Amino acid sequence: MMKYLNLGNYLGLPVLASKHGEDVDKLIVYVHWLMALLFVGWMAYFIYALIRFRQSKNPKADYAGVKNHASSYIEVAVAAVEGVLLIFFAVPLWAHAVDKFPSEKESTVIQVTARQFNWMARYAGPDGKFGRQDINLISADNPLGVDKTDSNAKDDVSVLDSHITVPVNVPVIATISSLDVIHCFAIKPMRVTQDAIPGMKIPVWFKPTRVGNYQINCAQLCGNSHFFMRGIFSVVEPDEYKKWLEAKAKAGGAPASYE
Ligand SMILES: [Cu+2]
Repeated sequence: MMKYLNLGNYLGLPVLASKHGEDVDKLIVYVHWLMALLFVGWMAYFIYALIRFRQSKNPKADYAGVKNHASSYIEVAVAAVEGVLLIFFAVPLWAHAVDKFPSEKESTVIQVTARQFNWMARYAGPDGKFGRQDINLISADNPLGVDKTDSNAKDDVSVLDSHITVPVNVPVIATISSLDVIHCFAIKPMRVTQDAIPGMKIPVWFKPTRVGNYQINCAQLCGNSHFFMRGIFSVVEPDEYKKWLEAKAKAGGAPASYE
């Protein structure tokens, strides 16, 4: 029975692969239940009014109008339900999933930078420290302006080919930025969407709960190859992640070619 009552099964939501996404989906489903109820209620009233006040039985308009307050009560009830959704579901979800960050030590910290038309990411490497970056060092070979003379930068890993890898069941803190225009970092299965704005570093966090490859989309029309700006977000087992990161760090974080 519950299976049939769960509207989520009929809404065509994307695969869910993050923890807070469960609450996002719950909210989407509740809002749809409210809308379904309103739709049925409005349609029933509409049909009732068409029949009850049809011209053949009511040749002359009644200037006195409606005397009872039923419609006001219904309006108050709808507003109350909306208030409950906002105060008890949307606000706590925001507080937990957007405002309250996990500690960096227990998370995979990445810096995600968008550009026309791909995604780049930087990892601090095994030492957990990001090397210095300088806008003056930005060049075709070094699009993120990493200062390679900084000792913290030695084991940093840069990914330039739009393929980001993270371990499963570990929170991801991603700082989103852009090199050129406004892009938008969106991974639907993670229920994450954040604008990438040049000059700003905007952190988001989420906890991937399912191993797999997911698509990164640019959710902001950013130029003539916007459609091309998709990436791969790989969620792997922690062991595999460790090996991947070490191999990348050993290779000097050698950037893969631009896709
Ligand atoms: Cu874009």
